[in-house]
Amino acid sequence: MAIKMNYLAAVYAISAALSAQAAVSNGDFETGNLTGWTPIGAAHAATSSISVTPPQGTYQAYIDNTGNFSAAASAVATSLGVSGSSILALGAGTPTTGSAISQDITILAGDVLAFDWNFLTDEHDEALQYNDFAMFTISSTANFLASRDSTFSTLNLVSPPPGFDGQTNYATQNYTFTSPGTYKIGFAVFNVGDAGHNSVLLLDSVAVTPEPTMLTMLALSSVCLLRRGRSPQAR
Ligand SMILES: [Ca+2]
Ligand SMILES: [Ca+2]
Repeated sequence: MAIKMNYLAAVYAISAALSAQAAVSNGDFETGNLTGWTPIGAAHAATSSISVTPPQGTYQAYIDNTGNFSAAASAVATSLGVSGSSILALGAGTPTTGSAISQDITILAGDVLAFDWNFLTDEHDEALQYNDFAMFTISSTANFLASRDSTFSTLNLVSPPPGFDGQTNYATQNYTFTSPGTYKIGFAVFNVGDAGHNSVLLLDSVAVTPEPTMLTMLALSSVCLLRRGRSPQAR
């Protein structure tokens, strides 16, 4: 009976962890589209044909604040569930238009959201008030990623993708959840000051990994099962 209970506990722990790992739908964009995500404005899945190689697989998300297809900044904020005032300070100016993708995920306390991002901008040669910026959101909280001004001196200006002055290059961002629950996660890019000169947020490898305690439980459960299986007393 004890063996059976240990086995059930291990199965529960493993299934819970796997559930957490699968929390993000199409986080690698390898469907070749935005299945699993709610887009607003101009966003799609892009290959290396844009002159930036995705860090994982064939596709990355391309979230663009192009004036022709982006949405009003207030509509983007509403779509993500954040207040317009919460994003004002991020761009140190008034956001005009933007685009975003979002989805709801269910996680456990201590789970870690990780994603790869790259900010491209065509504002480098423009005045500093056109401080286009990118952010990610966790429910109603907006978190800064980069802006034209914050990246001005560090932007990679070597062989930028066509249509852009430079890029930050891909970097990995982590966010640790302190409470379990269902959260809306969002990724957005905005124009500031006017709606001209594009900026783009590239995104890939959006995933949730279980909290370290859960990983330890999984390891211990595996060892326990292995020993029980080998022990004569287990029969
Ligand atoms: Ca990918
Ligand atoms: Ca702009």
